[in-house]
Amino acid sequence: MVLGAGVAGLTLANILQAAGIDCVVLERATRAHVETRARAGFLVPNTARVLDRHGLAEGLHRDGRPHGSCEFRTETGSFRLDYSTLGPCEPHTAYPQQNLVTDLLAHYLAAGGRVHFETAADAVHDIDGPRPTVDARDADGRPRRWRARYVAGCDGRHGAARRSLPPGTRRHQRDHGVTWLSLLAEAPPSLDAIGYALHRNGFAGHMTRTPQVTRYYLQYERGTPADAWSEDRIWDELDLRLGAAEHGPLRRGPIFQRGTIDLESDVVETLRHGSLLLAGDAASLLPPAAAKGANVAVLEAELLALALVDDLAHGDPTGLDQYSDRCLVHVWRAQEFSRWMVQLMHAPAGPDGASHFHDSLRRARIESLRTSRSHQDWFAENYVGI
Ligand code: RFL
Repeated sequence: MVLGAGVAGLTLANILQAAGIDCVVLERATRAHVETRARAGFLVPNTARVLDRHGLAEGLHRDGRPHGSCEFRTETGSFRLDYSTLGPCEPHTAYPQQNLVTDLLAHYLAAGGRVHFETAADAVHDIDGPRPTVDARDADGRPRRWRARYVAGCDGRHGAARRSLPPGTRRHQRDHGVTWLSLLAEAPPSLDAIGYALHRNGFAGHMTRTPQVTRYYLQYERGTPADAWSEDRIWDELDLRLGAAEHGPLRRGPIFQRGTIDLESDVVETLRHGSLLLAGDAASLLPPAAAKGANVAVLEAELLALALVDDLAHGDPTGLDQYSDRCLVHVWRAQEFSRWMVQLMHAPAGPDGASHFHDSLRRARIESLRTSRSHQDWFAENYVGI
């Protein structure tokens, strides 16, 4: 049984289904909701390779676009890193997460897969035994009980899998002390690169999604409602931080989605508790600063799927025994780089954050990235790597 029809749950369900392992997906939201929920947009090469290996990359190859440049803008200058020519020399693929979820869902259903939408799991029981149960409520609020050999918790950070972990499970949490206003604008990208602006008013980010849609981020005061700023104020602030005076104004358009994100890390150790296994955001939440969350979710989903196939089809439990340790190596590397990006782009929280000392450290780091080829290679390796 798989909880959650997001990137992790659907990648897992597709691989299991193709291997002839019977599985059912429970999803709290409607199909329309999961197919239109816009989040990630940059897929690393490993994600494309995983999807390719399992015949799930058709949409990605058809509509995804290679993306290999980022630009850092400060109040004293700017520089560009063509990261697809540095380090491992590989680009991202720009492909909206909701398109990937739509592809995965279509593929799974066409192969005979079963998804129960509007069915929220409440809790997973009996995870120490060989027949765990899942209590859920269907669309009418009627309680239902499911029984399975294994339960894959792919239902995010606030899902039922995490709520069902045994008392005493270790959880490593960090609040990075930064909040972003995240925006989707019906406006073509204004740069042909990912834009990172480091301004005295705070960070601003520009990320292409499609030729018609651009994602923007603005560092924002925590606790301020997402709708507190008018669209004009948002565009003026984006122009200011992204250096419109020097680089030209941004291409404006209606903002059709906005929300606030507190940048946090949150890792559960271990990812396996008997017959309950975690993947994706349920296993480890990453701050979106390095765009790793969906990519780690796909990596974990493949590892878990292959381990489940080995166990259920071939009676070999080695992969399941090693699942958590194998994932956590990647999780912590992604956490480390994401935190590095957070620290590069924001002053530390607290009264000392805006001090000359911290400001100078960040400038030194940017200068090193601008001038040092080995630093640039390291950046590229981590930026597109998992
Ligand atoms: P998802 O995609 O949230 O799917 C979880 C699913 O579980 C369902 N669910 C339940 N179902 C049944 N019972 C319950 N009790 C349930 N509770 C929840 C939910 O409805 C949902 O359908 O998690 P998954 O599969 O683990 O995938 C993780 C990724 O979605 C996430 O890490 C990324 O979106 C993070 N992220 C990015 N990652 C990247 O790799 N590259 C990016 O460019 C990137 N940009 C972003 C992002 C996350 C963002 N937000 C919203 C935090 C940009 C943003 C703005």
